[in-house]
Parts: sequence; structure tokens; C-alpha cells
Amino acid sequence: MTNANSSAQRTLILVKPDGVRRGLVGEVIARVERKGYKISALRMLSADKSMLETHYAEHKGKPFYEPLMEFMLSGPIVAMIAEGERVIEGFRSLAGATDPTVAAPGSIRGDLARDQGTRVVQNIVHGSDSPESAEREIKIFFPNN
Ligand code: IDP
Ligand code: MG
Repeated sequence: MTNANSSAQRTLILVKPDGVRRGLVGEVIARVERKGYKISALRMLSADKSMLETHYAEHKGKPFYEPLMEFMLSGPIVAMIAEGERVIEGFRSLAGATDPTVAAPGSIRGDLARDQGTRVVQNIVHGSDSPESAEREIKIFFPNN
């Protein structure tokens, strides 16, 4: 990390295929930037199965795992690294709860997503949940960062 401040963190943010399809990439980026975090890397890509297996290893065997894989393979995604003090917690707060039906209004999921009746929850964004997950996930999408 370029920032020498030891309390600065980085996190992996993904705009999932539903967010890209709905034209919400700019909206997500704008919210991250307006909050004051720095986006230090950004790319659009089509994920492959092995990347997603690593990324979502903790969910293997859960009922929504296969639908989640299919959903994440259903179109391009946008991956970014955001940096700043407590950005992991801060982006999770910007994103809102996993279930968009009850995610707080004002959050990305609360404002922009809802239950679509699908087997996997489509909720526009992913954000790392701990420093360890962040570093592990960043390696998948940005092997050179
Ligand atoms: P998070 O994205 O808020 O961290 P996780 O529990 O890590 O939530 O789950 C990863 C993704 O899997 C969620 O964002 C959502 O798309 C999907 N998901 C999680 N729990 C469920 C569920 O109970 N039913 C359907 N899909 C789910
Ligand atoms: Mg998670």
C-alpha cells in the first residue's frame, strides 16, 4: 500500500452483474468517492469460475452457492480497490445489509436493490469483510497490486 499511515486499509469492491446491467457502476463509484475513499485500482472483467470459487470459498455447500456462481458469471463485473482509514467497515456501511429488502435506505443496497424472487440475492455490490479477506480477495482480481 502506498499510504504509510498504519490505520489506513484497503478493501475489494465488486459491482456485481446486476449493478453493471442496470448502469449503476457510476453511482457506486460516486458514493465511494463522495464518502472520501480513494479508488486506487479499477477494472471491468468477466469473472471465471476458478476466481469465483476462491472468492466465495466460505460459502461452498450453502444452498445459494451454485446460484451465486451462476449469477456472478452472468455478465461483466467491475472490480476496484478502495483505500482509507477503516474503509472495510466504511464500505460495508455504504453497501448496507445483505438482504436488500431490509437494507437501510441511504445505503447502496437499500436505495437501489430489492428482492427479485431469485434463489440468490442480487444486491449490486460486494465488499470485503475483514483485512484478511480484503488481501485475499484483492489478489484474485488484482494480482499485481
Ligand atoms: P455479503 O455480500 O453481504 O458479505 P455474504 O453472506 O458474504 O454477504 O454472501 C455473499 C452473497 O451471497 C451475498 O451478497 C448475496 O448475493 C448472496 N447471499 C448471501 N446469503 C444469501 C441467502 O441467504 N440467500 C440467497 N443469497 C444469499
Ligand atoms: Mg461476504
